[in-house]
Amino acid sequence: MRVVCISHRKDVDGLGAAAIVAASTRASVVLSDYDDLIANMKEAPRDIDGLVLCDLGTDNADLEDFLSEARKVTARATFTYIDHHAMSTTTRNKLRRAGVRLVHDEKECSSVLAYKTFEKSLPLSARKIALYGAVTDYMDDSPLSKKMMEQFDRQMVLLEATMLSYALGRRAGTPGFAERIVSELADMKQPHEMEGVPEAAEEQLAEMTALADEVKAGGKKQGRLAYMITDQYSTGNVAKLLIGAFGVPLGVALKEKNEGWYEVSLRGTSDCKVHLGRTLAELSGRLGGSGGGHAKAAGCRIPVAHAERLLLELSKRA
Ligand SMILES: [Mn+2]
Repeated sequence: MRVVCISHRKDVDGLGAAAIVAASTRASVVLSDYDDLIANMKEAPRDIDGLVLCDLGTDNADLEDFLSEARKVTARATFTYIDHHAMSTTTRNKLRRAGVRLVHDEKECSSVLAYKTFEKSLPLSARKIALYGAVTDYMDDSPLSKKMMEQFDRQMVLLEATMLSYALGRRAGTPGFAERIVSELADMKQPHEMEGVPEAAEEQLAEMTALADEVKAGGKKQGRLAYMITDQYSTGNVAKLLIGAFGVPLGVALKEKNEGWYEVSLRGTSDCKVHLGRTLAELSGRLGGSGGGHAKAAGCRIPVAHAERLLLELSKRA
């Protein structure tokens, strides 16, 4: 059995899901973001028996490209798609018609869904990896995660998960770092045992403290949201800190990743009135970009020229 796993490179849930798939199927792992997903699917070797895709939502402008690549895979191998980002019924049906085996639940994180999918061939300790994903994706109060958490010391899981997430925030730009995390997790190593991880987490903690001050100085309030243009690696962190710094229900961080394009992260509180993933999928599509996500955490890419329009629309709806 030759399996390739393509998973989201940007957070612990994506890395955790990849590690779980690798531990179960000995898959070779390709970490990916949204902008290189189609390219990575094209590059998967033709002689594989299975492709497992984790934690990358496809309900956006690239759907037709995605489906055409998916059909090429399902013509010769199994294609298992494990995800929890908002997905319309239309997309769901199109994926099924393309022969994709869909494991999708908006209430669970991808790591937990991956654990459930491959449970029979995994050691019990893999549940801990699933919980790292749940904790860092704010989904540890889901029915499955709650049950799993009862089997562990909660504080231990929280500490390991947060250590990993902070270390990733600090070192994700270092080539090979995220790949090493996946392979060590797949070997059932704990984050605190991984070389450089506790140190990187501590550095990130100091940096987050400094970043909170930067956000206070550099952010701007617009209606019920606060936004900031940043060059931070984790736009998600900036968006989160904006909420607290300005006492608003929605934080928006924008970063010019490629020239002329903003990568945008949204984080909302329970006072935010809209489903951010669905709202952003609609708005970004209308503004020439693409995106989506969860109810209170979402992201998109849009042309820089349309950022003002996006902020205006969001400030009216949040
Ligand atoms: Mn996730």
